[in-house]
Amino acid sequence: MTAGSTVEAVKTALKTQAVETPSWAYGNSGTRFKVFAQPGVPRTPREKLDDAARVHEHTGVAPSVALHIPWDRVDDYAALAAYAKERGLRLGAINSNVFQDDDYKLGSVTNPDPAVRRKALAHLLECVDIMDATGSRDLKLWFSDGTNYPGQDDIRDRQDRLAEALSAVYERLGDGQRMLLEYKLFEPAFYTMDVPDWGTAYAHCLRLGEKAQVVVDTGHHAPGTNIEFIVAFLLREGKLGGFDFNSRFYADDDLMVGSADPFQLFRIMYEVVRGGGYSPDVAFMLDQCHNLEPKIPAIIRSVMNVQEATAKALLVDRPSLAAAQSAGDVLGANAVLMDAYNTDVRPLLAEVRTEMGVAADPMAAYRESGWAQRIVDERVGGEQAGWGA
Ligand code: LRH
Ligand code: MN
Ligand code: MN
Repeated sequence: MTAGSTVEAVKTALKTQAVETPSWAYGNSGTRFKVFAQPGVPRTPREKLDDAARVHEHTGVAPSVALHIPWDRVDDYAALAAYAKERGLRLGAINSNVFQDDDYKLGSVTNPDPAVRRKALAHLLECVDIMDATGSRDLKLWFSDGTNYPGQDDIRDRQDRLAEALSAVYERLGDGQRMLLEYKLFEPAFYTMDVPDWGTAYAHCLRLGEKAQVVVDTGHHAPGTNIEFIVAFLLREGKLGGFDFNSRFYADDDLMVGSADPFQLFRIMYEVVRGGGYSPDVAFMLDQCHNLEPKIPAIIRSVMNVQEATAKALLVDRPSLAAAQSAGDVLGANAVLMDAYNTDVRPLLAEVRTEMGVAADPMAAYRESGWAQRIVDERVGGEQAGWGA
């Protein structure tokens, strides 16, 4: 453990943490085989915000909510932002959706048909209009575009079409707005994805300029990929815009962050801290789909898992680590890192929460709040929101 003053600095840093929760994690979701509906899940974007407000109330570090358009389509986005504000929240990243329309079967912005490309671009530009209304800083772009078979379309032409659309969106961004480009190795396309990896995303963002940044979804890599290396590299280049946090065992499993591999989450957070990324310039977002477990406590657990990994990363004794590294002390350096990882930070976080005026045990506080029963009783009738609805 480090000296007392350092622990105070760690606590101060933890109090400034902000983890953005995704509106879609509050609604029903499932696999392509079955969506298991849960009673009490939100029917409207406002009800999603009501649930997100519970997460923030009990954790104190989840002040913003990402929207997905059109899943969260409303008539008046400024009014939705005001509703969020009344509940102590703000609206975060606007996630575009150019993957849920028959027209996008062969791609959206990279589709060989210019009319489909125009439609996709219009949606992306509409998302920037929405950002103007909500006051959101970030537009998150993920494209399901790709091909299933060799020869299906020209890989290089598709890059040209992608670059053209990205640059049109970039031009539309206002002051203080950014676009975050998300990559994914495969799925739904199985032969080529048009943005399959961080290198592709980085190259496009580099050409576009400062307002274009890469977003790392932790579930979007080949098994065994060293994600913390990507994080370190992107931070060094000033191109890490944010994270979509989730856990995976196999592919894009979208499980609770920190559940499958908490050590990996720690390693990522260490590189974030080391690289100066523990700052508002990097958006720490969750992108999860909870299919079996109740939604709100699963999100609270995820937020707590991010906090725990962050606390451990902040506790790394960096002077000792640097000394061991420069002395070529392989075992010593590794031990410094592992000492931090093996620290039980739960008592420290309980203290931090108490000092912040929130519950020392957010899971218990939620359980005792009665909210879970209340939403089951009150949210009857209407249609429950769901992933893709
Ligand atoms: C794609 C993705 C992307 C979408 C979200 C629902 O797999 O990670 O971020 O917007 O899932
Ligand atoms: Mn994602
Ligand atoms: Mn994903």
